[in-house]
This record gives sequence, structure tokens and C-alpha cells, in this order.
Amino acid sequence: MAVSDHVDFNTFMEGVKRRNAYQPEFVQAVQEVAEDIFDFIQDKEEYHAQQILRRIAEPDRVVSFRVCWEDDKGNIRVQRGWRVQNNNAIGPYKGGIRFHPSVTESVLKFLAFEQTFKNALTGLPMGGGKGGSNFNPKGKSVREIMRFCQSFMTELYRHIGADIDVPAGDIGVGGREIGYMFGQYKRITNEFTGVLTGKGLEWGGSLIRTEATGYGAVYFLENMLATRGDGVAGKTAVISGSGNVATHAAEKIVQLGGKVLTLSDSGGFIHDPDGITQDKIDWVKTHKTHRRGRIEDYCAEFKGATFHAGQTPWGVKCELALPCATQNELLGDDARTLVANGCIAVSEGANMPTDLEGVHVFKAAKLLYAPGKASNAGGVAVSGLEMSQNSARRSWKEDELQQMLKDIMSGIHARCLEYGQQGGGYCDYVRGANIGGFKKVADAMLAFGVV
Ligand code: NDP
Ligand code: 2IT
Repeated sequence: MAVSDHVDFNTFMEGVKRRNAYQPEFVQAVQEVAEDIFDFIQDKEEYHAQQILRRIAEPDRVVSFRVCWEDDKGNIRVQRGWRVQNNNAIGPYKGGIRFHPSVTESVLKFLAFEQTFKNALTGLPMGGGKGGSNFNPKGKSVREIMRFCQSFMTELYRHIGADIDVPAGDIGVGGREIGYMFGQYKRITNEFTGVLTGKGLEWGGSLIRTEATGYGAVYFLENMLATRGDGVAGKTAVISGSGNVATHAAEKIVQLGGKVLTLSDSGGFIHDPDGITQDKIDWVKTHKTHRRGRIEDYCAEFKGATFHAGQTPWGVKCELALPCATQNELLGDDARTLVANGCIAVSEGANMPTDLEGVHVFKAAKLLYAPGKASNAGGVAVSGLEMSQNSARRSWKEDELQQMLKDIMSGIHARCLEYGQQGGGYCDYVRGANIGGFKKVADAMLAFGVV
């Protein structure tokens, strides 16, 4: 085979930027991965010759569609819907669906790209995908949400399938929305299959799927701390978000003897110096998920807590930080503040919550810093176990699943150590996760030839 011209990192990134103009989130996600992969493949001719990273950074396909629905007043509303199928080298496309006004093609392309590496790290046979809409569920009635989900699935159904592409939840999509979408899929196709995960327990769902992302992020944190003979017990934690991932991360921190000081939403953060106990977490779950309330109401319910409008919680002194809301919510200055305040470990529950500058700050400070594609993989891992249970037409018990989740998070941690160990007891988990995820997908792609 002819030795190809090696494209260097800068030329590669220039091409990514040129081809994806106006897609900053996607470019950011590719750059964070490419920084490590170019180093890893410099002496690996075949990965260059076969243009593996170039191919992973170009989605297999992006499906975009119109979603029409009728609001309660009879107005016709028009939204955009997408499914990004990034890569299916190691299994069917797999990844969540996000409903949020900030959703764009760039956001979904970055999420599908990240998902490809994350899913590979779980060790389960799942490719990477992501979908969603710029639909804003806030302030909508339950009937409006149902009609929107049905209309969304009326288009999406033709692109997915239990062995093709298996969506799940993400921001703005929980058990209720999965129910409406599954119902519509079943109605259109007359097929009861494991085409979505995060389903209700009565209709093919798996135990602990709801808790898995937040719990998994804390298991990963425990694994990182254990490398220094330490643990979560007795430590203070700052958490952002107050949705599925944030509340379950908080719950696991409390179960392990840590003290949670903050939660947040898009309006600001609450600081409770007494600690956010299980009772208080239960209140937040009900208030945010069922009553669709605001986190600031916490302060009227629990005395001693303060609300900080329009701010993120990273200025609160802590030992552990878990960003669990959304992308780019923790910037370079926030990272510097955390380090200066003595934070020792960061475990990302959200996808790409730390911007590139923040990532470089954490790396330079040699923090125990886990990127989301490693630490938040517990959710999709249990989704993978839900797929297995659906295929086998059986259900595993809770303690079996809890153990499998713990084992998978430890396995991801071990894979990060394998590729990220830098000597002197420091592990670059970003590098470990990027290379660990890349290698599995890349080797499968090599086997398939040029397709
Ligand atoms: P939820 O919809 O349950 O909660 C989202 C939380 O983040 C809410 O508190 C919300 O506040 C806040 N938030 C959302 N967007 C913004 C924004 N632009 N600025 C500030 N706050 C914001 O979502 P999840 O908990 O499921 O998801 C949170 C993160 O975790 C996302 O990055 C998601 O991709 C990631 N993730 C989720 C997994 C899952 O299984 N659910 C798996 C792996 C990762 P408000 O209520 O004000 O909107
Ligand atoms: O970002 C993620 O990993 C998710 N939203 C979960 C995806 C899934 O298929 O369970």
C-alpha cells in the first residue's frame, strides 16, 4: 500500500472548521478528541491511511425533518427535528433524544460524536447517535407534550429500529416522553420491540435505568479517588443541574457519606450549607420533574439555603465538583476558581460541560478529572442492558443490574488508566477515554474496509 500523506493536527482541524462552519459545539468536541488521537496515531500508519478519525468526524447521516403539532388553543406550531446517526461500526446507533430550545444540528452532531466514543468505552455493542428538537417543553400542557411526541415519532419511526438505531431520553425527555414516543411507534408499525430505552417497567424497561447516569458518575468518582487511597465519604460536593442526572448523582454522594452543597437550573443555583439530604433531594425531584417548578423555590422550603440568580455554582468551596446540567456550563475561569478553592476531583454527569479552556486548566492542575464520555456512560450502559433484556425477553433483578453498572464503570475506569496513565501517579482521563473509545471503533472500521 502506498504511504499516504499524513495530515497534521492543524490541517485536520482547519478542515473540520471549514466543513462545519457555524457549528461551534461540534468543532469543539472534535478538537478535544483530535488533540489526543493525533498523538496516539502518529506511528500508526493504517489509521492515517484509512482516514479513520476523518470518517468518525463525519456523521454517517443527519436526518432533519419538520415537526408540526397543534397547541391547546388550536394554533399550528412548527418545530425542527433531527436524528444524527454518527457511527455504527460496533453496533446499532444508540443515544438519547433532547428537547430544548437550544437544540441545533451542531449540538446534536457534537452529542452523537461524543456518544460514539462513550458507547465504545462501555464494552457493549452500541454505535453512536443522538436526536432531538428545538421544541421547548417548559410551560406546555401534558396533552401538548403528547401531541408533540407523537408528531416527532411519526417522522422518526422510519429511521430507527431495535437493530438499526435505538433512541432514549436526554434533556427534556424522560419516562413520560419515552412512553408517548413508544406508544406512537408501536401504533404505526404494529411492532412491540426494544426500539427505545428508558421505557416503563411494565412495558420492557429496565430497573435502575433512571438512576444509572447519576449513580454511575459517582461510581466513577469513587474509582478515581480510590487511586489515591481516598473516597467520597466526608467530602463536600458541588453539583449543577436539578434534573435526572443531577438529583441521582446527589443521591449517591449522600448514600456514600458525602455532603452536597448546591443544585441549579437555568435560573441560577441554590446553596445549602447544611447539606442537601435525601429528603431534600426527594423534594427537588418532585418539584422539578412532576411540578415542573424552579430550583429557587427550594429556599422557601428549606431555611438556611440561599438562591443565586443567573449564576453557576463553581464559586462555592468544595472538594468534589459534578457538572450535571448542560454543555459549556463550566468555563476556564470557573475551572481556575475550583482549583484555587482546593477541589480535588471533577466527574462530569453532563456531556461536554467543561469548555476547552477549562479542560486544559484541569489537566494542567493534574486534577482527578473525568470527561463525560467516561463518567456519564452509566446511563447508556444500562440502556444497553435494557436492549439485552428486551432481546432475551426477560428482566434482570435490581441487585444484578446494580452490580453490572458498578462493574461497567470500573471497566471504563480501567480502560482510561490503560491509555491515560502519565507516570508519577497522574492519569489523564480525557486522553484515556478518547484513545480507549477510539481504538475499538477504529479497529472495527479497519475490518470493514472503505465503506
Ligand atoms: P433533565 O432535563 O432531567 O435536566 C436538565 C437540567 O439541566 C435541568 O436542571 C435544567 O434546568 C438544566 N439545564 C438544561 N439546559 C440548561 C442550560 N442551557 N443552562 C442551564 N441549565 C440548563 O436532563 P438530564 O439530567 O437527563 O441531562 C443533564 C445532562 O446530562 C445533559 O448534558 C445530558 O446530555 C447528560 N446526560 C444525560 C443522560 C441521561 O441518561 N439522562 C445520560 C448521559 C448524559 P431547567 O429545568 O431550568 O431547564
Ligand atoms: O448522553 C447519553 O448518554 C444519554 N442521554 C443516554 C443515551 C441512551 O441511549 O441511554
